[in-house]
Amino acid sequence: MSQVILHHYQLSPYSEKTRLAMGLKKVAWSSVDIPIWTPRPKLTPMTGGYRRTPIAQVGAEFYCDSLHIFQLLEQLGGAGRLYPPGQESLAKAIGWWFEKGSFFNAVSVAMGGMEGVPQELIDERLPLFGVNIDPEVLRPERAKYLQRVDAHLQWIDDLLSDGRNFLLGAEPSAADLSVYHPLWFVRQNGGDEVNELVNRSTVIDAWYGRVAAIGHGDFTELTADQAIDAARESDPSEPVEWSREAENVGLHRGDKVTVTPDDYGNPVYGTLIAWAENRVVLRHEDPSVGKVNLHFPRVGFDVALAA
Ligand SMILES: N[C@@H](CCC(=O)N[C@@H](CS)C(=O)NCC(=O)O)C(=O)O
Repeated sequence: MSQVILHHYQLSPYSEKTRLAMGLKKVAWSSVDIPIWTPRPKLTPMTGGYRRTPIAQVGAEFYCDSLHIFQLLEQLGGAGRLYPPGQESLAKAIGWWFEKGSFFNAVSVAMGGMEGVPQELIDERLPLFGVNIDPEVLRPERAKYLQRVDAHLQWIDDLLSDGRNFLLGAEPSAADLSVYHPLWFVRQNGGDEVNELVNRSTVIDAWYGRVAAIGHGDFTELTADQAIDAARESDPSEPVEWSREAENVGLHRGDKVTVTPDDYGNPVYGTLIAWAENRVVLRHEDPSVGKVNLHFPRVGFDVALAA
């Protein structure tokens, strides 16, 4: 079994972003295929109810959110760089902008063209997203979503127009993977007509091919039960980082807190054990796995005292 276990499903764009990061960093990984919609009875108890996808696991450590998973992979992997020297913040900023500006619009473009979307998926996502992803509802709005995606893609086109291979220069980085995955979802699922519209220039098309060629690296399949065993058989680490920023917002080590995505998703409950520049760590306990650590990036999540 590889050290890094990825809980994900094939259709998920943020999972595709992360699978490519495994390929770029040449990290060998184990793949646990999770259900596309909840309930996820094996995963949810381990992760304190965090319900976004993907989640990475190393023993009793769970890394929530692709931004934080990238931080882990950058430390573990021997090849490539997700964050080229001096360009880490730029790579993150480009990723943040494109994902916030285009992910939902791209998904809406693609889903508006999809056939046979299960009603369970439509019903389950409605309260989470606050958006109805029924193709019948999205299809008449396609022009709106398409022009939103296209307007942002113009900036990518401009960036690549000096002949560079990737967004930050000669080598691929996290920025490329963040821009790629919403387009990947459209090109996989949106149908030929939409593909042509999103595939707006030869420059973007060639760049898309270069990113796709990174691939997913070496992975083996793992069952959810094997992942549970891996967590139960490991002791969680005892991180010591602490920041005054936590005290400034009235939080202390050992507090019972919630960590909640700042866009959509449910709160995760746990005991606050570390607060560093880039991450917060909760201790969580469940009969299936015993004690585990849940890691979240600082950016994109709100920490608050649990009621
Ligand atoms: N900021 C998160 C976003 C993750 C996200 O929104 N993932 C989608 C799937 S691609 C999701 O969680 N959908 C609901 C689900 O899978 O339950 C990250 O970077 O990991």
